[in-house]
Amino acid sequence: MARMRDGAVARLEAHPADPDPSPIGYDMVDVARSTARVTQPMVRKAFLDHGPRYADNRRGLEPFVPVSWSEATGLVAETLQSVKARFGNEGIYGGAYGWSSAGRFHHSQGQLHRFLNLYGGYVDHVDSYSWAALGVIMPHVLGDMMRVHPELPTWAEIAKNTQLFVAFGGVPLRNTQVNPGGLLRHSVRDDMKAARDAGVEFVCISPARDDIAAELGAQWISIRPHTDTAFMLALAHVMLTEDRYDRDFLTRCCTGFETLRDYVLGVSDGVPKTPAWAANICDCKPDVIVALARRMTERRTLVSLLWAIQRADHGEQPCWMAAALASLAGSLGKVGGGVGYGYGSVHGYGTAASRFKATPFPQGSNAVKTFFPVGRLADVLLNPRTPMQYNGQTLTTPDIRLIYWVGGNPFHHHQDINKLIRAWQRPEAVIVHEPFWTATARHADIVLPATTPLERDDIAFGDGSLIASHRVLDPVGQARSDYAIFADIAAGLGFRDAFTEGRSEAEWLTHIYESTRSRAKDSGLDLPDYAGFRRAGVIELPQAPPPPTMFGAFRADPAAHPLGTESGKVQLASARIASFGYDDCPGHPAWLEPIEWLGSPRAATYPIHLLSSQPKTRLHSQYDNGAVSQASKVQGREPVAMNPDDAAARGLDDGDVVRVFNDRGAFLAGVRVNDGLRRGVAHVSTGAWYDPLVPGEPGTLDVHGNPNMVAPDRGTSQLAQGPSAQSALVQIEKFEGPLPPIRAFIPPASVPR
Ligand SMILES: Nc1nc2c(c(=O)[nH]1)N[C@H]1C(S)=C(S)[C@@H](COP(=O)(O)OP(=O)(O)OC[C@H]3O[C@@H](n4cnc5c(=O)[nH]c(N)nc54)[C@H](O)[C@@H]3O)O[C@H]1N2
Ligand SMILES: Nc1nc2c(c(=O)[nH]1)N[C@H]1C(S)=C(S)[C@@H](COP(=O)(O)OP(=O)(O)OC[C@H]3O[C@@H](n4cnc5c(=O)[nH]c(N)nc54)[C@H](O)[C@@H]3O)O[C@H]1N2
Ligand SMILES: [Mo]
Repeated sequence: MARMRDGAVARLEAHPADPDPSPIGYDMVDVARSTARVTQPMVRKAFLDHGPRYADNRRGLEPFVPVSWSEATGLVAETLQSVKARFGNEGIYGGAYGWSSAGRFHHSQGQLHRFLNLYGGYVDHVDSYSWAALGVIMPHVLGDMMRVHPELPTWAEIAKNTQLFVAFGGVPLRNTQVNPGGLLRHSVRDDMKAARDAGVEFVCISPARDDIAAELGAQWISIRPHTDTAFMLALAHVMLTEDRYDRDFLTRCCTGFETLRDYVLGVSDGVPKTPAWAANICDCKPDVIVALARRMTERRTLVSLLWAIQRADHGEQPCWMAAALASLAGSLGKVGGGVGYGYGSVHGYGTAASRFKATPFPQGSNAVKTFFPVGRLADVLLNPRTPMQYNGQTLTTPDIRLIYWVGGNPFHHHQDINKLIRAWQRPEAVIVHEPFWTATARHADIVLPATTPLERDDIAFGDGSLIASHRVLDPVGQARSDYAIFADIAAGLGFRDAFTEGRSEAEWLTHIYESTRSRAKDSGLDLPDYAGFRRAGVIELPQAPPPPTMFGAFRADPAAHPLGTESGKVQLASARIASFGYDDCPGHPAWLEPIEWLGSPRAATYPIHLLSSQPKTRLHSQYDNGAVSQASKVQGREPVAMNPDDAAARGLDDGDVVRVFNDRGAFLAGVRVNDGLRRGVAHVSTGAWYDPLVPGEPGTLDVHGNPNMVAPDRGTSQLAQGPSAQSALVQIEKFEGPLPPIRAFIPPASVPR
């Protein structure tokens, strides 16, 4: 909430209804006014001089030239026309992955997609950086995740009915600060505490103790990163050999049991997946596995898998095996039991949903059907018109000539930034709308300054509340909303009226609200009119009734309530996946050695497994220059958490600056010694703005702490082709010599024409 003084915003405060407010947004005002803003349209000098056909692009290296709005929008229209004339709409990538801002109307991607759809379409992406492997494999195993997610037991149900909560990756409260669409009440901390008080026992299986709140008194089982599948297979081994599995459920509701059993027992490959076998891989004690398997079959158990675990080489396997484990243990389809993906990844998993959704901003439909899995961006740019496997299909990679990006920061989110820098030079044109001089804006040809949420009215729809977000700042510099920018470009291309439908921004907001209101009325709910809504600020919508028991109806009568899988049952093995013939994703869940992990030969050179998680003090790269994020830095660098033994072995003290590196790249970070991290594992949050020592030079040191300098750009498997950000082995050494300054928040050089 904005506190105003003398007609101007003085500061932002938590909403009084929020029991556990997040500090992340507090800096929005300062950040919006910071020097890192793009204040007027800018064009890269070589692009201005030579236009889109110029081949010798050195994006990120050359200075920008300030231009007027009319020249900028005219140049965008010309560039689009030039590319479309020569390559068609298939030459335009408009996927623009990213979180942008939470509003219903000023949602950058929605604006871009509407604009490009009206212009004839664009190459799109599928899946996400968040849960690509999960989203592609689970429809084969349990059916559509969009049906599974809403049935997840809520924390209230867990408190009532669950006895044992087995959390692979823990349930980090840090991540529940955030929810797509926004959020009014941060309730998960209290919800989990209530579950604990009601007697639920938590087990956290993770390389990091802090992945679950200390007050829950959880059992911490420390395993090596990426070994969760081996651990689960051994749990299954105990269940099978001690005859502790649910024959009834397996017979009636699953297919592929024999295949999985033969693999677990070693009948099919000669390697029994015993607790001793797994303990060797996971580096834990075998009895811990035996004891946990027994508890899981004696108590009503919910198996939980954090998304981070599948953001890894072969990330499909732990997802699949977690469902198999819940099936064996007999808890799937029973109240308070089963398997959940996403508890602790964002706020909205396990929290009550509202009864209906707000009306979205209409995007129209895309005439171009070409797509690629989002995590493969650099490969697509580097290798156009090349076959690529994806979920049983052979795709042909598109030939992208123009990138149009609004509301995302690939130079933050993509793996292997040095490879991205090379790939990013290939297109003829890169157009970006950004409020800030992010690395993505710096690597663009045309940069158009966008407003931040504080500079415009909007409607947010989060965890079941409609929130009026008010304009409390004047647009900074010449910044405009994405909508206003697109409306002007559409004018130059002859479709302004189709884009705006004759509505101003205020009229669109009223329209979206009134349509939501009339749908609400149909379901018997009276909402105030638009003016009343804006005055009220927040309308808490009635909650949906608690979800039915997840898979309960299916368990009771699988023929009457089939899942959306090939057999209608839970697939413990899949003939369809087997038929794809992928060696990196066989027809049943399996332990496949990740390309990089502590057991791989590469660990002799790069002995530390670097995990990169979501930041506690930011939303990805957003607000990195704000006070909350800056307070967490070490000598201005992103902190790297290290185990005390690993630090000591390198002569490192808390507060030292180190170089974290492998053969892909290197970055500086500041040591935080942490005994809650297992040996051989280090941890850096994502989101420190890429800050190259020599801008534009591939391979140069990032002086600020972006873990994507070292993370591999590799598909999880041919099935999902998801990002494998977590699969990075590195070496860490003390950084000697004078510390380079942080320049990421200073605008790039600009020259007059
Ligand atoms: N190594 C590693 N990498 C990762 C991950 C990891 O775990 N490890 N996690 C991945 C995940 S799950 C995700 S979701 C991604 C997140 O990656 P992104 O979503 O790309 O990250 P953000 O920093 O949120 O980028 C949003 C950008 O939109 C801009 N923006 C905000 N509002 C507006 C607006 O109204 N208009 C315009 N034009 N721009 C706006 C912001 O200034 C910001 O630059 O990162 C991924 N990358
Ligand atoms: N504060 C904040 N919250 C956010 C976001 C943000 O930017 N800021 N972003 C949101 C977004 S877009 C997303 S997708 C979610 C993502 O949320 P997640 O992907 O669920 O979480 P991460 O923070 O990436 O990682 C959580 C933990 O997983 C553990 N881990 C990593 N690899 C392994 C492994 O192989 N095995 C085991 N057992 N554990 C492992 C690490 O110890 C790490 O601390 O977070 C959301 N929440
Ligand atoms: Mo994400």
